[in-house]
Amino acid sequence: MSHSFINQHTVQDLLRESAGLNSTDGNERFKSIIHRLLTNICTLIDDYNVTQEEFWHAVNYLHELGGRKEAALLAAGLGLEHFLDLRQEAIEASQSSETGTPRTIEGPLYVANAPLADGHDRMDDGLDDGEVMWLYGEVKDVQGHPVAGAIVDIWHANTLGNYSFFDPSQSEYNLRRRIRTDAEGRYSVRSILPSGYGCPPDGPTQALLDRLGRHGNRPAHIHFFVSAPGFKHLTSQINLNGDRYLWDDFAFATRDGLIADPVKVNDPALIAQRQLAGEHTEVRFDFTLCKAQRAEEEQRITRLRALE
Ligand code: MBD
Ligand code: FE
Repeated sequence: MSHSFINQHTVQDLLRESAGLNSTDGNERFKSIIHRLLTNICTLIDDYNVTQEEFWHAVNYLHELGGRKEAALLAAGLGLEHFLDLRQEAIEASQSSETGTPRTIEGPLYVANAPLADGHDRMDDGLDDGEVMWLYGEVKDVQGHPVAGAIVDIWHANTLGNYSFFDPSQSEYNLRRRIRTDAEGRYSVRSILPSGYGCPPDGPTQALLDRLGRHGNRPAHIHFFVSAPGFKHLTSQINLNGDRYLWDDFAFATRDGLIADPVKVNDPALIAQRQLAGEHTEVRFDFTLCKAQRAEEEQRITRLRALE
């Protein structure tokens, strides 16, 4: 129908009334956002001639998305979570010239309160016979000085691309640890090399991606929160070089500066020093933290997270 249909008084009055604009109660910002949202939905319905069948199909899709708890997964897959990063970065670039390790999306699979260890820990429970990974590095400030006592909160998938907690077949906090950096700002963990993640094939996110002609895969990656008093909280990930999805991540998290090379280690002295049985793969990644300008920047953003 024509553009003028949306502009008719009856429609405009309906949208104002339904968004509470005629009420003195409620929250002004919220009302105006809902008013814009409703206006955009109605304009879209009109512009695309969305049928009643299509509309109710979309409503059912939202029910299914919520029922499967995949709303945050879809937000990642549609690039909205990456968009928030790009926008945040642009805002920060205009406020400060410090550049540290790039941020990238948290994703939907973090679990709070993983076991905390000083300097080093083993992350895997030994039940997955994946290749041994020795992951290590330093946390530094922008001048290159070590940050001692930083908390490096690490989580990653197993060799099937699944995360503990969300995958009940894994033990509690498997492949999830928090490491406090030592006096030289160093952290290290023994773990297993993760595989890439794929969206649940029977879920609503994958169903939507199918209709966009897109896949739902991520390259092998390792998530991090890095925090220390006086520094901006960092949410990031590293992607493992060589993965076929490295630059084809359905969640758009791969960024220059966040790619790590897995390196085969067969030096007997290094193997012995790490108390490992033999050949393994090491992944080194150092972090640079920026000074916090305000105390809130030291904390991760609030969002509903498992076990928090
Ligand atoms: C993941 O492991 C992930 O990191 C994101 C962003 C989305 C789905 C699964
Ligand atoms: Fe992930």
